[in-house]
Amino acid sequence: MHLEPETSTSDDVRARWDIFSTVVDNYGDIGVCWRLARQLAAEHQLNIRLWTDCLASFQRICPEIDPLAPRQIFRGVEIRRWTGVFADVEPADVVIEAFGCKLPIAYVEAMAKSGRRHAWINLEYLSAEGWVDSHHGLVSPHPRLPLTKHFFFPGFSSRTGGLLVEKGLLDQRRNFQANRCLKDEFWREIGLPAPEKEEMRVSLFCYENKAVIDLFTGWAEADGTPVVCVIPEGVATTQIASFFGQQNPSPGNFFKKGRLTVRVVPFLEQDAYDKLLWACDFNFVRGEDSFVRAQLAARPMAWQIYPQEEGAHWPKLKSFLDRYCAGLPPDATEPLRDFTEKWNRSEAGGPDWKKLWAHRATLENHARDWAGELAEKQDLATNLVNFCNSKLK
Ligand code: TRH
Repeated sequence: MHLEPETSTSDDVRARWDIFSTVVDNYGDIGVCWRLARQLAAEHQLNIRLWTDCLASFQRICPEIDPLAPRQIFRGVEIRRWTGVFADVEPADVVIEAFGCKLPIAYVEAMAKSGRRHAWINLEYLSAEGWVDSHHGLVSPHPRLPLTKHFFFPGFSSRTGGLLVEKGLLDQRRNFQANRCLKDEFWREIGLPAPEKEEMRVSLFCYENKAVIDLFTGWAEADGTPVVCVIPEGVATTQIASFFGQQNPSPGNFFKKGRLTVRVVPFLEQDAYDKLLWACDFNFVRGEDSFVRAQLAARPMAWQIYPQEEGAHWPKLKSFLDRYCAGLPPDATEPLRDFTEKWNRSEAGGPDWKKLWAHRATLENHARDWAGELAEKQDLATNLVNFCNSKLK
């Protein structure tokens, strides 16, 4: 990490981008913005400034971040702490307002006064719903100033902004999954033994979910394959406590009951978390970013969607399942839909693991095909660059 002069030098002709992110809760907002920022810097050679109001959350997914530094540079991205008193800076060419966070008024006024063109983007949350196709790219004129904001929707169809997929990601993943040494080395790095021959390894990242107990019970009582469930620190703590009678599970702890072993690992750096998804046989993921990464991991998965008021998340979940299951053989479709719905109800007495996992081979083939299909589409960062360039002309 290092610091460079505050202003870019006159021979630096790279377009300048400001990405603004506030942390509502959890890690998805900063997770998506950090992934986007470093991809734009690395693959599109752009001059990226990332503004965030919560460096502490950022540090959890990127331990190199100094949570107190007002300004730092890491992986080619200038990271700025965004506080109530906003620094007096020249607005960038492209301004990304992530997930409806509100830009500082002074910054917006400076855009209007700059005498230059700006591409001002409202980067929205991901949804698989059909309406996204017609809303992607819509304009929102500023009520007072001569500025126009555009909505940019990530999505699954080619009429949306697409998904964040780094160049070469699928090759990297395939290489990792095919290489026993790389996988064993990864397990060692996060403090776990390599899997036993017959063992099944599952990662679990979810919101508060009572159905975790059903999973634990099913895995513990199964008479077949032993299950090792890898859980990042701070996830499912209530269920670990009640199932194993262990309070405050911390990294390095492991708990056994019947055929189940739960292993708690540190909250991983974002790229290491990718490897965890690649290395496991099945992944429980949530929110937005881990959800996409699990699809790109080409492993069967269960998604817990971010719960919204008045059940607004249910149609979103259904839309995704409609897309995901369209190419899935019918005998596996009902178990996956049923499992996902019950998992999202978060109630005890819910999802039936055995019924789902009876279709393991089908789910695995489908997960591979699906990841391949996603990677064939143009990625979000490239779409965003093209979109913004067209607005700057
Ligand atoms: O943390 P989340 O629940 O974030 C959510 C969603 O984004 C949701 O849409 C949003 O409205 C809400 O936040 C405010 O789940 P998500 O999106 O999967 O983000 C988690 C990030 O944390 C992702 O970038 C992966 C990363 N991560 C690590 O880097 N290491 C880890 O060990 C784990 C478990 C996750």
